[in-house]
Amino acid sequence: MLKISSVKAIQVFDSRGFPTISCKVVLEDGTSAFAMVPSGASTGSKEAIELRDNKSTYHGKSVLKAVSNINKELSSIVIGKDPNNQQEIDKSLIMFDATQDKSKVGANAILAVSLAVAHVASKAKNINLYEHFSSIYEDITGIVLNYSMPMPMFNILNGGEHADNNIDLQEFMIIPSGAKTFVEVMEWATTIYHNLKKILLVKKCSTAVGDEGGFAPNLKSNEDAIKLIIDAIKKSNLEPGVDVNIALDCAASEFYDGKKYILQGEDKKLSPSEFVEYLHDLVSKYPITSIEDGMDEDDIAGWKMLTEKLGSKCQLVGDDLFVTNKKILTDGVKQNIANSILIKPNQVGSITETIETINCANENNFKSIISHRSGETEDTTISDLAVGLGIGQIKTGAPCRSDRIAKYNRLLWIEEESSDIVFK
Ligand code: 2PG
Ligand code: MG
Repeated sequence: MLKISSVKAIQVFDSRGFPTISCKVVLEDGTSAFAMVPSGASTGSKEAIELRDNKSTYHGKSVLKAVSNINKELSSIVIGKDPNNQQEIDKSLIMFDATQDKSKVGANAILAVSLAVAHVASKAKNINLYEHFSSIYEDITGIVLNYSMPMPMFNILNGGEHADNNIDLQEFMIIPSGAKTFVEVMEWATTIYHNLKKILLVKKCSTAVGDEGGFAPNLKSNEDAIKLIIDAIKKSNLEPGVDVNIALDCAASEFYDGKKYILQGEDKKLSPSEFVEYLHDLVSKYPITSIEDGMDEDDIAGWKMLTEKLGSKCQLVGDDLFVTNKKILTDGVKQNIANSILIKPNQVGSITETIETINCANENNFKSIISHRSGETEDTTISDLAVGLGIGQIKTGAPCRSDRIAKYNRLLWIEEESSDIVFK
């Protein structure tokens, strides 16, 4: 097999106009591939460290140190290695960093190399990246997975940290669960999205969009946001709860003060049990099938209440709660909290660890949802990860803005070229 002959990184920019890393890996025969890393806004406190320069330029957000760590240190570890040995490469990068949270060289630096290695390996073998991811999973676990198309959650109304409006919950998403193909998924999602825009215009609400391409109007309540989405689904001649379900990402850590969940937009301060009731009430009125980060990442008692109350009716997803970390997930499983995990490769910092966490979820009958970050690039790696590991679900924003659409467009090509890959 061809060996890696060079690794080069530069600083590029993400969808918010903030610096991030692009890494290029080249093989002996000149085959090359790039990868870029995303960046979150509502981050979990236990995520691996995204190394930023904290200088006076770029609002403190330049990543030139992380870039130089790749060019000066990580490159020499990776050059000469077989790109098919993803596990060995990732482990040597992790060992070189030698911190728990990858704070020495930066999780953004390690992940950029890890992703670019996977891309170049699949290119050299002339296979799809999703096929390569499946073979890495097999190398790590000994298990052969079936490919599947992921059902998306489209974040069509943005609040919280992703928008400047008065909506406290971060994401209001539609799941076109009744669609039979990815083409149909996109037809339904874009139809609903544009009908929502029309409804907002009639109501004289803003149709400007938030970080993930969803609309970000000021509204009276979170419930009003759901009602508008239900109207948009109906206006699209689709049936809420049959054709299309609703998912929420509360990102509750962002509005918990240690005692109360503070919904500023509704002028409410709710205790954990009251907030569980609040969510329960929404689930009983609307076809909400998934709630992410319904409670604060450290409010374990709240998570237990939520799981007892809604765990049998609803997918309860841990994002800030589990931060794609196998050990934290294992602890959560023991505590009987949540029943699903959001998977964001940059929360943990390498492909190998991401796959290990997905395997841990599979072993514990937890569902996984592959996810973008609110700061994204045109990189579409997560689409292939979702297909190759047969994950079944993806969330990557609204059907709007190229940083989000790029992932959906990649999935349209996968379906076009491999019609035997279907939804789970
Ligand atoms: C989330 C994500 C992505 P961020 O909370 O799930 O939607 O947001 O990348 O800002 O953490
Ligand atoms: Mg989240």
